[in-house]
Amino acid sequence: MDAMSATSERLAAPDAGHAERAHERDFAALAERLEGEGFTAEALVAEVQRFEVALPSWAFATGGTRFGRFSGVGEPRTLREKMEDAALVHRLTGAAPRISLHIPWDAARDLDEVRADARRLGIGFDAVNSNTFQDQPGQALSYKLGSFSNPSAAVRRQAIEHHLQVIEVGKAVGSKALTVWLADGSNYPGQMSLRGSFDRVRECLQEVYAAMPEDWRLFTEHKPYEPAFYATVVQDWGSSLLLAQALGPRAQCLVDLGHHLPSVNIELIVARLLGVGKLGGFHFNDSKYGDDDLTAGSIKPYVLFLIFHELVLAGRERLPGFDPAYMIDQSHNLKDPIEALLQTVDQLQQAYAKACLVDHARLAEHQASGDVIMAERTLKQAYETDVRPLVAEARRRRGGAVDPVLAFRASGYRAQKTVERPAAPPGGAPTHL
Ligand code: LRH
Ligand code: MN
Repeated sequence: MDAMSATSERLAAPDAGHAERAHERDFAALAERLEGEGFTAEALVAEVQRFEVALPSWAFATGGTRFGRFSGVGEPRTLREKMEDAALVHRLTGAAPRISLHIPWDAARDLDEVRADARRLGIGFDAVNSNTFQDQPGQALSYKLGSFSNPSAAVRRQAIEHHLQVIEVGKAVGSKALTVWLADGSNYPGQMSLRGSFDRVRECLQEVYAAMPEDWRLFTEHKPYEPAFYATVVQDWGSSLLLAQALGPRAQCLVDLGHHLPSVNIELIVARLLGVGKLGGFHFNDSKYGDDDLTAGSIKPYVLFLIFHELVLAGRERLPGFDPAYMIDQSHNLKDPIEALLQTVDQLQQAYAKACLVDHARLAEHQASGDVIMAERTLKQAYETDVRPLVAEARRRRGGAVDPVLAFRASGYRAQKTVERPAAPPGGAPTHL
């Protein structure tokens, strides 16, 4: 019996018996309550099952900070092992059928083999990510002073060639989008031309955009700072939107939740981008201060709900260009990476389910009549509904777990992988940190 079926064997077990009966009771009670409020529980389960999110290949090994990294056990050492872990997260949640690759961190000699592994594991590939924020061994020219914004045409050419290679990898594995996050920026006033750097980025992206297959999208990802600490070329949603508008209809903005200064209203940015058909996708995570890459919903769950409220509303209104790519982007420094991703998918399913419970007609009425309290209560009514039985049922009907984290723990998967994947020798830390 191979690892996956042995694990599946144990995966099912913990849900049997008590947990199962408790879940059925809780779901029946919630379904009855929701029916009483005019909802159809079956329709809600189906709606939650339509929610899918892509997993970041770079989040399956323990992350770190510049101050250190505390490696875990049984961590993936190869793309195949990352895909195995991704398949398990999908197995337990039924909602994470794709992995997002990062090149060259996930560069593979044999892409046919990668495709065969994906088929065997029952997962696919979402947007592929480029990387011009690190110099690779043997790289001719450095990105120290930028990539697409670099004053040197030769460095810009090198960066464009890298993106063309990333597109080829994406085409080979079946991706339909390219995510471009640029670390380009400056640390001191005067170091970089603030307009010239942006113009150079736009020109380079136009060449990359033109090289993409017709059915691909390009996502531009903004970030206020780090590693640049004075000016980042694509610093905010406005800069990202200017680029996406300059490039063309298949260019849209990607919102990484951690890429906003404290107290910035992210759901407002989401509404603005939705309003002009330029909301391409998300990197879900959470943060208290900076780009902390913490588990989504762990710090600001109400903000996550308000973002999903804007998304569900836009979906219901069939807003032009509404086709958001949902992806996670986290770094797990303390938690078991798989457990943290299982928590994340559950938090996203819950935020989505709560947003599906907003009475949009009533909300519009209260907004039109200026009834501030009743408008707020209409949102809070949905947010304060315990939807855990609903998302658990959506998973259970897909063969997933009522409680994925507990099922994972009971499965012994990590212990098994610790045996199969002896830790890399000291100093052999993965290159992507
Ligand atoms: C930059 C970022 C970007 C990825 C990287 C791993 O902070 O959010 O999306 O390329 O993290
Ligand atoms: Mn990101």
